[in-house]
Amino acid sequence: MVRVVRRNEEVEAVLQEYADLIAITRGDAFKARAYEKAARAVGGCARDVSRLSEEELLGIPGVGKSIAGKVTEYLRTGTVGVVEERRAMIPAGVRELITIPTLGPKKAMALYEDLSISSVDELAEAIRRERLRGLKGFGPKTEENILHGIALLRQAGGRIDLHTAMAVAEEVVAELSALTGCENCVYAGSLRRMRETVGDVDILVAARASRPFMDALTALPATAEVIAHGGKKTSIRTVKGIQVDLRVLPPHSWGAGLQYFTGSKAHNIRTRTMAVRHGLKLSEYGIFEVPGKGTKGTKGTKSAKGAASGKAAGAEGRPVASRTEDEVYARLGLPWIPPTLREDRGEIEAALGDGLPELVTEDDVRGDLHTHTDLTDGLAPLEEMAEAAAARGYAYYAVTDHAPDLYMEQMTDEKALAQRRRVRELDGAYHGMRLLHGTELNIGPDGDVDWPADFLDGFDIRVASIHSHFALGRAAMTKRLVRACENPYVNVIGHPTTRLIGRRPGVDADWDAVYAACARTGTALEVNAQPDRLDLRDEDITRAKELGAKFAIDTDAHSVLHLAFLRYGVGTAQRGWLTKDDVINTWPLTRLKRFLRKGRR
Ligand code: DGT
Ligand code: CA
Ligand code: CA
Ligand code: ZN
Repeated sequence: MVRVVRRNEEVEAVLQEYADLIAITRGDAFKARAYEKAARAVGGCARDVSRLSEEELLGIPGVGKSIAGKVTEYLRTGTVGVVEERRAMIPAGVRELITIPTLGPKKAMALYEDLSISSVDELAEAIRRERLRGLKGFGPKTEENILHGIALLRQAGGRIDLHTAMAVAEEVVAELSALTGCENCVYAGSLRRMRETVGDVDILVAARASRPFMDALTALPATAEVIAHGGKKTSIRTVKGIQVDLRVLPPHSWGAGLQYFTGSKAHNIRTRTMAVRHGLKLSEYGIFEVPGKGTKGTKGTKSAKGAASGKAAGAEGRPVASRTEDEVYARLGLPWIPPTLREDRGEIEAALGDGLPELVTEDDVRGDLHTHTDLTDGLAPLEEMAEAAAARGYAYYAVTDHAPDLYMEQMTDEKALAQRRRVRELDGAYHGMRLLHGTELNIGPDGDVDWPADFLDGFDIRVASIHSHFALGRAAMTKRLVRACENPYVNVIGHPTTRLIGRRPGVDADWDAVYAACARTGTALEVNAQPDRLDLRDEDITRAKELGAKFAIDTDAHSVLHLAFLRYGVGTAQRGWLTKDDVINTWPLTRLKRFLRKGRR
């Protein structure tokens, strides 16, 4: 499944790039649109495109002979001739400009051609000096948008989303695991901790000899540049600009290395300090006894400093613990701590005191409660989505297409009712999975939702989300969300803050008041698993849980492949310290249904 996702996504990316390139170079707009459509369709195709026959390729919506030819060319050679040609026509500076989220390809090209602007810094400077003022198509509003985009870009700081990082990591792990002498291979760092964005990908290998692994990394087809190539650490940059660090550890210090390179830095400072208090030294090679120090009573900053700066780093004799992470934590008097908790946000105290939470896992999730079909903006028909959901082993599954107030989706009462009949027919037809008929309502500026009560009553579940009016003031936004919670039919607040990571900040509200309203009214908060949303985010989840709210971890899937995004939602929920009991879609259907009634009869 993971591989299918990757091949299709690669093709999607190359078709999308071609569409962008056509637009930048002022090519045929219809053609650009056609490629964009085809890209989306391939990305959402449930079957591995690299295994499709020519005829089957042509069966994908929007894929004609010419596009199919390019797909085949890419799958065979790894590149597409015409894409390479167009790429060469575009200066690198323009490509940098279009990384600004609010700047389209055409405007980027105009800035380059008319003002010779070829970097983000130059653009910021040009706006400051009002050089854009005379340019056709660039009003003050555009300037404001561009500045906002630049700010977002700088905030993101070149960090990549979880899904992009995961794809690279899994590819590298698969390649290196296949080499002889590989005793272990995993990804560590922020990716293992499931942080919402990732700076670089850290890969660890346990093996006696490091060379073959270092060489293999530099020789991967995805490797575009070798940043450093050594026996202890090798770093490369992929064709997509993602940095990968590889470290090869001796098998006997695997646990210590894994602990060290998983981080976070803040967590590791805590574990190192604990080691010092025990008269020990913790490094990436293991836990060592510090000569001349007892194993007890070495408290105090002086001895702590002395031990931490011990000279013989990594070479102080035999470690007392190093083989597994379990062993390392145990030697510090701690239980093994799940990577998603390792941020120094109280996990050490919990481990020493009341105990760590028993975190919700992907296996605990019994169904997805926010998904779309091609009745609105999803790519796949109901039948395909349901079949794929059942293949994931779900006990239940909710279809929640958009409601009428999102005009572009053109939902009507008739369409919703027809879909409901179909849902009822198919209920139980896929390995006994129960199908729920739901909808994703729009929370209007006053907190009202699309349909009247009697129509809402006909659904099994209603997600309600903000899709417009993002800039209400704090007080009005709070009232709006609280009112939605108080609606007896609203069960889940979808993507509550509406942020898009690196592109759009979340809306402003008194979130404590919203969480309290959720708790009071029996309305769940969504943990939206789309990698560019992850909304609510980790620390907000913790706060909402403190105030008594419940959660639904949902993919908001718009295609079959999106169902697999659940892992990112679960990772985020874990980072928010959620247990199974906090998450309504881990519950048996009878308990879930009681929750969904919100005390209604
Ligand atoms: P990222 O890459 O910015 O998303 O965050 P991380 O946490 O993956 O950080 P990274 O890649 O710099 O380093 C990986 C882990 O190595 C980090 O979480 C903790 C560990 N580490 C421990 N001590 C140090 C240190 O002194 N320097 C660095 N760079 N890493 C350290
Ligand atoms: Ca990293
Ligand atoms: Ca790193
Ligand atoms: Zn939505």
